[in-house]
Amino acid sequence: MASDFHTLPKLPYSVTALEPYIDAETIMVHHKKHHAKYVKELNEALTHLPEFQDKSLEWLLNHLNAIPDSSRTAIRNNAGGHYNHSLYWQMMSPNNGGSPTGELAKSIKETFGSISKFKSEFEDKGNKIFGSGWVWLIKPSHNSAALEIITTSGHDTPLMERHIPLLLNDVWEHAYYLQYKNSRADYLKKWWSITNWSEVEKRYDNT
Ligand code: MN3
Repeated sequence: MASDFHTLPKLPYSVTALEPYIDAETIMVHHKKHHAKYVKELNEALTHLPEFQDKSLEWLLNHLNAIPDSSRTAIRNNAGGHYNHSLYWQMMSPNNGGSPTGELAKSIKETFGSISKFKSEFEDKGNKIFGSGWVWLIKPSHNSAALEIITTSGHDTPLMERHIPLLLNDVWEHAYYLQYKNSRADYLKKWWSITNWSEVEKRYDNT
């Protein structure tokens, strides 16, 4: 049995808290099956890598080249899966939605023209991901002033390029299929009703 170098975080709300936008069964399976499996497989991969057992997720994702070839893909996928999902749970909150405020709102308006233009571009890029992946709002490493919407496939994270993730959404089918079937567009649109903007603002203000 693998040691618990990394552990599954508790959800910051109950499994029913995000209804009707995301149903309890989706949240339960997503958290207890999918996310838990990434943590388990990350811990299993680390049993063969004693020198990396005390490294943080962020460190691992920033130093994939230091990982031996035979374990690199497992670490990339499972550390990425664990990191992305841990962040994803924080990006949502019951009784939320609304709009960003403060410096973040100002920056979004400067970059995208308006909040609604930002939202449609975010949805559009999320819809266009072929297969499984994530859509992100980041502070790019190459330009500290601007914001950017990017996508990653599988469980790759912007950390691998030294970008700072501010907001993300999961567009793997397991994030929405039980409730929304094949309508990823509908899921992405409804998701704004539970977006935890105060968390995004905190991340923006701390960078
Ligand atoms: Mn997922």
